[in-house]
Amino acid sequence: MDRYVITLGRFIIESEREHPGATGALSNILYDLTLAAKMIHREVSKAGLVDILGMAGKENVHGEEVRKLDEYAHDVVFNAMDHNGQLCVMASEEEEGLIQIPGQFPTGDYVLLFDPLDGSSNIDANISIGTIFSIHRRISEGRDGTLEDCLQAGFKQVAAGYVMYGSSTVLVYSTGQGVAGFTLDPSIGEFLLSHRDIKLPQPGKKIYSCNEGNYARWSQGQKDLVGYFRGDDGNGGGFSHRYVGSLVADFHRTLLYGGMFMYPADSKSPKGKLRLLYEAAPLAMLCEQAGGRATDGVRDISSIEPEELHERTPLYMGNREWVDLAGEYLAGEEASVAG
Ligand code: P6P
Repeated sequence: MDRYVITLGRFIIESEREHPGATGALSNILYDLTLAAKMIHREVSKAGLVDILGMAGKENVHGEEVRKLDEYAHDVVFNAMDHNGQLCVMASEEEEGLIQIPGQFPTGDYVLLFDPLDGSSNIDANISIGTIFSIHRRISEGRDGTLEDCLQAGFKQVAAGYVMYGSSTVLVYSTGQGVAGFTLDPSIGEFLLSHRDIKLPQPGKKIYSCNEGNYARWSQGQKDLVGYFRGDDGNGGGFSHRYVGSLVADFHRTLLYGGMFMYPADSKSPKGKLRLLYEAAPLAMLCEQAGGRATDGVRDISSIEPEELHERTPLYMGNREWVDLAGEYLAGEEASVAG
């Protein structure tokens, strides 16, 4: 056993000590998110048994209703966070509108935006999926938070992170002082520090990650960019193509190995597919904190002022040199979609 085992709880406390003005509120939020992550891990790790124990939406052999995992994950996060008195409002990929704090609980100064279980359609194939979260400080007054509190640009995030439920369950987060990763030891129910200060490798592996099945719907610039990675015209080339189709898994690989993940706009989805507030913006914060860059092809994700709760955005993130190259290929393309 490593004598220097550091639990996530210990790391949060030590990080808080480095900020004399810290009230412990953010630490409290992170700690409760950890509890939710452990509970979701427990259900996700059993998901493979659903076919044996009963299909989602039906009763299992114990006569219990088997929930859709993403709905279950949403409820777990809500129930872990609604009573800690630190939040004034939440928003989730699973709920159309704002999620207010129940009247019997106090509210606080922070806002939680989350995707409770992104990529959950992959669970049947045992592919890694994830929870993504973004935390802002409120800007409104009064008990309940407002839409204005949620629609804040990514550079204002006070914390962001994700939990990836894969061959092991890892929690990666940042409060603006770098990126740390923790691996769950299910035998003791603790997230243990496994990646103290994650930085994108420079240079990173030459990996490009996108769904080439959308190629026909891409803009010419996007097609040419991928052509460079493939070496279609004799320039560039030498890249590997990797695509899991689960955002947290594709991002986690990019964070550790380098390269670039892309989900471009296309003629069917002119704003792309991924959500700005609780997918692109939190991952962009982590990517920037790890020394990389994240854009919508032109603008830094962290600079985009959101207009709607569930708005989508094209997304390019990874090593700065490849994200910058994407910008060069896409420059001047208004809708950045196939003509
Ligand atoms: P496509 C999963 O459904 C998801 O929301 C993200 O996790 C992932 O990056 C993306 O969609 C994959 O989309 O169109 O390639 O299947």
